[in-house]
Amino acid sequence: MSAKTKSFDLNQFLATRTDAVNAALDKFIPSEKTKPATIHKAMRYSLFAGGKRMRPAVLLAAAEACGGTDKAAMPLACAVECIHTYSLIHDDLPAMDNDDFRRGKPTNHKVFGEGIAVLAGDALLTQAFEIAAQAASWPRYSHRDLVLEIAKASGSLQLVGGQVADLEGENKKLSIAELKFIHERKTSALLCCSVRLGGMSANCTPAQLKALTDFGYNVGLAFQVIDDILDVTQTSEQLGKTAGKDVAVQKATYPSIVGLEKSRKIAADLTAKAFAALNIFKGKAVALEALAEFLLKREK
Ligand code: GRG
Repeated sequence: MSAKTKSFDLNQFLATRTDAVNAALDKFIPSEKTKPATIHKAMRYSLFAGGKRMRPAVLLAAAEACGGTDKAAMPLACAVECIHTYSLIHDDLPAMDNDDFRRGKPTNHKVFGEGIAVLAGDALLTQAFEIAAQAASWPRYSHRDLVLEIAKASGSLQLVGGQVADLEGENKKLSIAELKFIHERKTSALLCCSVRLGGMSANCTPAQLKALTDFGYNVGLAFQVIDDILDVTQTSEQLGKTAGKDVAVQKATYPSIVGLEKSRKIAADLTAKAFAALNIFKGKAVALEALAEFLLKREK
């Protein structure tokens, strides 16, 4: 880590960007009173339940590294958070992970019922594309490119595909290669897409986009390895979601296959690869570097 990154005030970066993302989301999403009110209440309930806003944060940081602005990147930051929140609502449903607790609150279906929770997820997924369509296009990246980016990361080859492989892998012994296949799709794809969209919102060069892709892919994988570690080392109160779930449903994870210590080493190695990808930014990617470090050391 460079001296510049060490002195970078990540807490301030996260606080100001989270506030800005929340304010933008508040404008994009219909108010709680808009009819039919239940669906908008349900969408807002999960969207504003206190998520870490990591995908918007990496997106805005990538835009900054490429000389872009928060203003241009903001619609895309909101779009990826809508996709992420939809995936959490659906993942928590009884037909999937069957969880009662998320972002420190009862899950969406516990409050609004399963039908509305399914629809709140559907509406957030659709809303993401409506918001992305309101972003600017750029000489190097058209609206078509931006929409394709989000659709590809969210569809059956990536996010949904990862969730399918995850469901089908329950109660089975998986190899590290099979687990990586799940993590690349379930977690890394949307994080990588977020980083790339940040660059695209700044009209980044092809070389910058390649660097951001390498960074996002490796940080995304590290994020899931850490998530697996936290599931066994933290409490539900610390995480704001049910801890120990992976062991309870005998889910294959890095700690269950290679142990905690090796899992920590794998996460650190992936983060080092992510750092190396940022070399071409010559010190301009301090926010991205600080975020990668933060994600490696996070406790929730
Ligand atoms: C239902 C299509 C579909 C996909 C679900 C999101 C997901 C895929 C499953 C949830 C479980 C899980 C471990 C997903 C991997 C991604 C991940 C670690 C999500 C949690 O992200 P955080 O920690 O959550 O950024 P917050 O609440 O802080 O936004």
